Amino acid sequence: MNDLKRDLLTTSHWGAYRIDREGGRVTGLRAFEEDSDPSPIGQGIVDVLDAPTRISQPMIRKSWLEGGPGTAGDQRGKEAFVPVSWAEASRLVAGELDRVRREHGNQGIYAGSYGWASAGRFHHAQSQMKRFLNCIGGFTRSVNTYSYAAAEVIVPHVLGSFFDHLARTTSWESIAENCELFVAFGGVPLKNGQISQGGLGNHVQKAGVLKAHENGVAFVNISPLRSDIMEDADAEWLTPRPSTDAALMLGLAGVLLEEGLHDANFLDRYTVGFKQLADYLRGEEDGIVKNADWAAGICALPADKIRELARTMAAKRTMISVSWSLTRQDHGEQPYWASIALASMLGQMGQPGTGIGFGYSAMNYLGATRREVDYAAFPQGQNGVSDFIPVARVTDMLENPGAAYDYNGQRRTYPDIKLVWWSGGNPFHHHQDLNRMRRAWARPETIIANEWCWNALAKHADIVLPCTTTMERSDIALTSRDPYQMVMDRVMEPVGQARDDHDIFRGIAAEMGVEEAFTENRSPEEWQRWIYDVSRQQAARSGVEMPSWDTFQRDGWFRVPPPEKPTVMMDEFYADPEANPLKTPSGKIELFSERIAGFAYDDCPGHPSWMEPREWLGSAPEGALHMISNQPRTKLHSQLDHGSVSRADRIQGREPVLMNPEDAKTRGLSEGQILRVYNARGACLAGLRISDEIMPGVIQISTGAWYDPDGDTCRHGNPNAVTLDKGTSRLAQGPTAHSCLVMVEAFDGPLPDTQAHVPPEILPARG
Ligand SMILES: Nc1nc2c(c(=O)[nH]1)N[C@H]1C(S)=C(S)[C@@H](COP(=O)(O)OP(=O)(O)OC[C@H]3O[C@@H](n4cnc5c(=O)[nH]c(N)nc54)[C@H](O)[C@@H]3O)O[C@H]1N2
Ligand SMILES: Nc1nc2c(c(=O)[nH]1)N[C@H]1C(S)=C(S)[C@@H](COP(=O)(O)OP(=O)(O)OC[C@H]3O[C@@H](n4cnc5c(=O)[nH]c(N)nc54)[C@H](O)[C@@H]3O)O[C@H]1N2
Ligand SMILES: [Mo]
Repeated sequence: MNDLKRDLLTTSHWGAYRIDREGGRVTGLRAFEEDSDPSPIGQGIVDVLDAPTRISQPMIRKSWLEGGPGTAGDQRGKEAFVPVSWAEASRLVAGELDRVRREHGNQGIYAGSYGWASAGRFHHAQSQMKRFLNCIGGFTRSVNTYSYAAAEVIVPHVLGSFFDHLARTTSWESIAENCELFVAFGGVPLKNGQISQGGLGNHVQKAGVLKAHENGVAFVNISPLRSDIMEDADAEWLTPRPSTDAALMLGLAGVLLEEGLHDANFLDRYTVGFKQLADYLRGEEDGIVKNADWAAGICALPADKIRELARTMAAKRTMISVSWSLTRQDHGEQPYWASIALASMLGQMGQPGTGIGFGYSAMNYLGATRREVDYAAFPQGQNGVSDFIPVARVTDMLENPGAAYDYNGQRRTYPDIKLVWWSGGNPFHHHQDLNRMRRAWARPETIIANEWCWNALAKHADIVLPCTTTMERSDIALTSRDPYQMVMDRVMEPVGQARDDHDIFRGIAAEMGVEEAFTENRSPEEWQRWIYDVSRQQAARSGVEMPSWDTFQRDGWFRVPPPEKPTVMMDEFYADPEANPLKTPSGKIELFSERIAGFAYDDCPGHPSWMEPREWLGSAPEGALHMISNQPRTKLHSQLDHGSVSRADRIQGREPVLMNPEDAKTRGLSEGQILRVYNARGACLAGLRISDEIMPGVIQISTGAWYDPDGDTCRHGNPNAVTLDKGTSRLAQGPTAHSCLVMVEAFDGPLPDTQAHVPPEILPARG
């Protein structure tokens, strides 16, 4: 730990840092010297590494310890915990796993364990858990993400793959050189560009936008928030009603069609199904013509503005960016399909700097200059259970075992879950309608969580296994999303009895007689060398030379050289669609999909369509506002919510709610006041921030405040206390957090203390 000659280094999803220490404690983080725009987020860890919020020992909920599985249900989140030894915790977990698999089969174990965990190739919490569970017969898993499930399912039908194209997002360099107009649905929010999964060495989004701006690229920010694009980009700001982007896009497409501005040659050569789409736009199906006037009636932008934008897009070399947030809403498949249709009509896909990009600045790697390298991962083995759920259907699953549901052309059945295990994710952060989830959460017989801090997940588990943070273990970060590959130095001793996730599972594996299968007799360092060596061989095959292990450890990092030419999405398909067909049934872009039409889903027909969302301003009750719950600027999801950087942005200890001055005025509300934001699903308390950065009729509450329920009111300001838990459609069943109506009122009466960052009651240790 101390024999290194170089400065200590670590990386994280929010960037790389040099580490200052004093007397075995981490005292500060300094930005990595190669980072041109470092994120302050990392600093938030320093004060909480050994704070009282740390879980110092394995903990068992009192009634579970006394009464066993199935007895803790309604006490989850309320009752005290009893500290136990690792030996006892491992024995109890092993016994419970064995009971569940004998009585119900491995399918009764749900370990989808969605979540971001931390950076680092080996100590990746989910990989560790999944490998362990695969050693004992497997588990019910989850598919797709909360980020963009709707895109993951629909885009392969339309473009043959989602991830292949995402990986080849047209680079900022290519945009700066070739684009004239950058139309950003959901903006280019630099707050999100702070992040890149698996680690990053240099934040490039700001430079990318600035360079494009300097070169004369005009930006249009289509979003409820002005700040979704940096001020220096001098963007035009358009504010359609939230969750109406598909209508706006189809209206723009309708203008192109009416005015003959679409590229018939491109449509003919590269797409199928334009006829069906054109029939829909002309109203031949339903008698409704989709044009600027029609779209204006839905999204509440002036029709002239929509016409003007369509004409400008057709006249210029245009890039369309569609934020991932557009997928996290009711019918979230449609904005993605409609934007691909719009880009196809403009005829510029596959050409430098133009076409389409899936979410510029959703993360730092999008549009970054980098090479795809196939780095090895910690092998997870084979899962003996084939069953899965679409990730955001977790509450439905817990509520309705045996019920049937649709997903991407399949008719499936929810499994009957007896044991839930989360390691490296936080469902009390990521899921919608948390009050409903909390009630469903009482149903499984046992809930286990590996966590390092007393967040709502840990408080709502029966068995809490305390893990280390990245500061307490050494690891390597290899990720093809970034050119920088790094070591992650161990810089402090584990806090209390915290163990690495690997060690936690090794201990339980030993109890169950599968330790050797789990470790293959390799130590963590031997595994890291193994991952590095395999990665090195794989990289060499794609022409990338990685340094030797010893050189890597000595230097701490290396940078993969950039590709020879700027990346352009779908360039090969554009150059020769016959030789390089898309992986769709037709080999072309499918503006009409026989396959999707064949599913006969009323909520996802065979071509891009506008369907009213369940909740939106077009059918809002008097006084209702649309709530956007977007990603937080001061942290990653719920991680480090208890740290200094996140806490500094609070109003009387609550999450801020952004509101337009007009809406505040009509409601007689004033800056800094605590509001109750509510609907039939629940409520949360939030501190009012009045700003013309947000459009009227819409409020914004960032995600991430640790859920702190008092009845159905989150005292801390977690917006998922009020969001809608409904699948995007029967096709993708993705989450729909961004389609949500709320009411607001001033919170009267004494403000309750928030318990969000207060650990639960801990009883004396047993025995
Ligand atoms: N309303 C609303 N909700 C949303 C969204 C939204 O836009 N609006 N966005 C959604 C999206 S896109 C996402 S991706 C999800 C994110 O949801 P999650 O990925 O579940 O959120 P995180 O807070 O990153 O959870 C990671 C957890 O892992 C823990 N952890 C960190 N390191 C380790 C480790 O080494 N070992 C173990 N065992 N645990 C560790 C952290 O303490 C934390 O509790 O949220 C979704 N939820
Ligand atoms: N700092 C920080 N960065 C992050 C994350 C984080 O937690 N913190 N999370 C990361 C993750 S996991 C993901 S998936 C990405 C997500 O990336 P995005 O999906 O892009 O993130 P959001 O912040 O939810 O949404 C971007 C913007 O879309 C706008 N928006 C919301 N609804 C609508 C709508 O209906 N129409 C239009 N036109 N705009 C709308 C909102 O104003 C919002 O600021 O971010 C990543 N980056
Ligand atoms: Mo995400």
